[in-house]
This record gives sequence, C-alpha cells and structure tokens, in this order.
Amino acid sequence: MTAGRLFSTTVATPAEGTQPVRQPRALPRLFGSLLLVAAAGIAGIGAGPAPVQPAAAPRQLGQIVPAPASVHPGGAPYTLTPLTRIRADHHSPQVRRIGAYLARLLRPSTGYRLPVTHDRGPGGIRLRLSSHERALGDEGYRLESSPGSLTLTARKPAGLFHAVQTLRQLLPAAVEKDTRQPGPWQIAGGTVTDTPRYAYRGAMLDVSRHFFTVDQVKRYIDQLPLYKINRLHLHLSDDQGWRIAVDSWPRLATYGGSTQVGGGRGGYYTKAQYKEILRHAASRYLEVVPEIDMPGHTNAALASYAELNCSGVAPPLYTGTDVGFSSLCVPKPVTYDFLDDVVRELAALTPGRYLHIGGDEAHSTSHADYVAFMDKVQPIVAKYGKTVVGWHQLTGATPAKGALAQYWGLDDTSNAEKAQVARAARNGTGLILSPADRIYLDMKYNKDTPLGLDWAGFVEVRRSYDWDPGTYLPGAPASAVAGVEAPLWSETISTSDHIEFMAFPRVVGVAELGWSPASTHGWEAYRVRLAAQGPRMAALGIDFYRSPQVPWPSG
Ligand code: TNX
Repeated sequence: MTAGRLFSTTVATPAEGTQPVRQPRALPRLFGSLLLVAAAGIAGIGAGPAPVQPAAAPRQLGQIVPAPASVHPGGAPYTLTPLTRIRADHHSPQVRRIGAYLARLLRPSTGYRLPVTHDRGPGGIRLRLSSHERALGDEGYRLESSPGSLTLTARKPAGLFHAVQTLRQLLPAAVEKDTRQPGPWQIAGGTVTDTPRYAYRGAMLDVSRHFFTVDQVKRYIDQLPLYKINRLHLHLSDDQGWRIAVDSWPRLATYGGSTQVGGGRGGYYTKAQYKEILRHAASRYLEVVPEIDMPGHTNAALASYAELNCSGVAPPLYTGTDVGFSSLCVPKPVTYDFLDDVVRELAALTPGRYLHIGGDEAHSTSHADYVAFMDKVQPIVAKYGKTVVGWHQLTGATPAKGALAQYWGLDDTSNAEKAQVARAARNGTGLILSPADRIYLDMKYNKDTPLGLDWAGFVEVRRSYDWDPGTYLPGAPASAVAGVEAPLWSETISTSDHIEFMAFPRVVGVAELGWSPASTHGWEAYRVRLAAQGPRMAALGIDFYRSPQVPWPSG
C-alpha cells in the first residue's frame, strides 16, 4: 500500500508563517476516501468505476500527475487575486521567462493582470532559484502554499518550470481555458517536494510516415510538459520521407521529403523551421533528440541519390507501410561521406546531447554488414560531439561507450534477445524503455479503435501504466535504466486530433512511470488521479481517449 505516502496528511510548517496552521476540515475525509478507493482496488473489489468526489482545493494536492515524491497538505490555501504579482526574484533571464510563461497561462482564464516583477517583496507567487538546494537536483522543486504567498523553489530553471506545472494542476481545470472563468483561484495549503525518478522521460513523434507541420509539432510540445515529459524524439527520416533540410545533400528533403504514406504531399523542415521547433521545445524544457534511421528505413534517401545504392540505381519513392526492405550500401565509401555530412549538419543544429541513429529492422542488411556499419557510424556521431542513441538492435553490434539503447520489444520477446540487451546494459549501455506492447502510442486501445496498428496487441490505458521500468528487463541492472519513452509512429496518424487521441491519456501514464517514485505506483490510485485530469485535458482542447478503465467525472 503506497498511497499512504502520497496522501500523507502530515502538517508541514508553512514557510511564510503569516497564519496559524490549520488543517482544513475536509482534508482527512477527502484523503480518506481516496485511500479507500485505492485500498478497494488493491483488494480486488474495485471493479466498477470509482466514485469521483466533487472538486475541493485540498484534494487537488492528492491529484497531481505524475505523483510527487512527497506531499504535505496543511494550512489554509493561497488565493490568486486581481492584485497578485509574480515575483521572479532572480537575475536569471530563464527565471523571468518562466514567470512570463506562468503569467500567460493564468491571465486568460483569471482575467488578472499578474505582472511579472523582479522585486523580492513578500507575498505573491515567488519563483526562487537557490544553488543551496542540492537535494532538488537538476529538475526537482519545492512548492509551498500558504495564505501569505506561493513560493516555488528550485536549484535549476527546469525545476521551476516543473513546479509551474504542479501549480497549474493545483488550480481548477478551468484555469486552462482561454476565456475568462469565474474562479475562485485557490491553491491548497501545504508543501510539495518533488524530484524525478528518471532523467529521461520522452515522447517520440514520427514525422516521416506522415509529415507534421511546425505548428502541429509545437502543439504537441505545448501539451507534453504539463506531465513533466522532458525529451522529444523526432523520427526525421524513414522509407516514406526525409524531413530535415541537409544543405550538402539537398535532394534528401526536396525530393525525398516530397511524399508520405498514402501518397500525400509530405514536406520537410527548413533549417530555420527546425530551429523554430528547437526554440519552442527549449522554452518548454524539452530536449529534442533527432533521429536519422539507418542503415534500414532509408528508401527516401536511396530514392534521392542513386549513388547511395549498391546497384547505382535509385528506387522509386515509397508510400506504403512495409518495413525492412531498404538498406544503405554498407561497403561503399560514399555512404560514410554522406553520413558524415548529414551527422555534421544535424549535430550543428542540435543543442541537445543525443543523436539517434535508428538501427532497427535492418532486415536487408546482413549481420556482418550491420556490425561493420555501426562500427563506422558511431565514431562519426562522437566526432561531432553527440552521444549515440539506437534502437535496441544496436546491442547486436558494439554500442559505443556511453550509448543508449532504446528497447522496443514485447513481454514475449525471446529470452535471447532480452538477454542480449541486458548484457549490454551490464556492460554500460544505458536503456530507454519503450516496450511496444506497453507504450507504443500507435497501438490500438482495443479492436474498435479507428486509428493505429495492432501488431503488438491492444494497449489499454491500464496496460500502458501497469509495469515497472526498474525491473522490466530481466538481468538489466536498475541503474542502467535512463528512463522511458512513448513512441508515436504515424502510419495511420496524420492530424493533431489523431496525435492527441492516441497519445492521451497513455502518455500521461508514461510520464508518471518516468517521474514518480516506485513507491507511489499503483493503478487503483492512479486511475482516480488520471480521471481528475480529464476536465483539464478537455479545457486544453485535447481530444483524449475516454477509456472505460478510468472513472472520468461526468459532464
Ligand atoms: C516498428 S519500432 C518500427 C517502426 C514502425 C512501428 C509501427 C521500430 C524501431 N520500428 O518502423 O513504424 O513498428 O508500430
């Protein structure tokens, strides 16, 4: 029983002791009912949807997703008023930008001015950076709410940004709307102290099978951070399309990017457009991980330049959905000139540390060629200052020092394949876990889901949440797990509505797997907290899948 920690009712001493500490009366009862719901589920008697209590400010401390490391409700709430200021009391421009971001989130629905100031006066919403807060690490934060002030403290700006997401969730869902709402705008009294379980908490978007515009990518970028996702992996090339401009090989984008699955127009990002995506991602504390898939999944490149083919003949563009039929020409020297150029240009664009080189489903490349290819390509990535990420087939070659392998197998993947990945993990290769029958966001929820594929089975919301990254891969040390990532392949996905329907709410569970301490993990408590996110996602215009496994509030 882990919910006890999450819903701890220990009364914390408020930082700003302007009022006597009083436990709100409703608190024990409300938390008690959540505990009962959780306990009933764990005892196996909570089959039907759990009743959802009416919203009450103190309860919101127990509804944060991902579950925080520690929550201490206590004292009267903080109330936003027309006079509230946001005090970014630090010289860092990043802190001021986070203050401005918070103000932009809150102004439309509250109708308040919420000026962002630099003064250190008392009261208001305070954003503090403190290098002394070692325990908060790179992404942790503390949120202290009392009638006198609401104080967010972190060691790094990323922590303050995550604190802002928690603050959002402590306000009524209507705060997310873009028109003026009635309020009141209260944040329950108490303290949240929070740090992530894993540093890598990712979502992947396949912009190759179907192309997504800059605005569509930005929309996803706006949605993910609410749940503290901090990596956006962009699958920039595949058989059906090459989506990033490369100056030294221009036909990759202009020809190789000119179509997509089903034969539509496709598209690609100019470098300026790609930088706009990067800027937007950075403002949401998302590190972009670009992927150029190789040596397979390369028909778009092979179609663009005949010399990349062993035959010297360019194949036609491809708009179907088969995999495993294309390969770069491993013995040809031009292959590595090409990759040197591509990796150099992409690395120069990339502020993040990683460059993903794919490496999956290279069914048209012999094993010996695959190993030789990876031995040649990984040093190119290192030469341009980036760390290799590859799909887990990379562990069948020799992963470079410091590389990350992204596991996309299933529960019933062969023991030999799992053992190969586990062995690499024991030898120092870090793991990103993306088990396809758990967190592939393109898998159908059930047989009636109109979008998606089902080769890894149906993946309902519970299935995507109910596993533990720390113990998932037998024989892999828990310390090798860098984190989790939810890929969204786009063979059947072509609009923002599609993205949202397949990603939400499963990506929320993945975010929780990546952030929350294992001790808070439990489906019965999670589904109640997830249900409370329904109105918030709806207020944000996210067209999420209303899974019958989740007791969404009616109306
Ligand atoms: C497997 S997972 C793929 C992709 C497909 C996806 C569809 C992986 C590394 N390769 O090429 O798009 O399945 O679910």
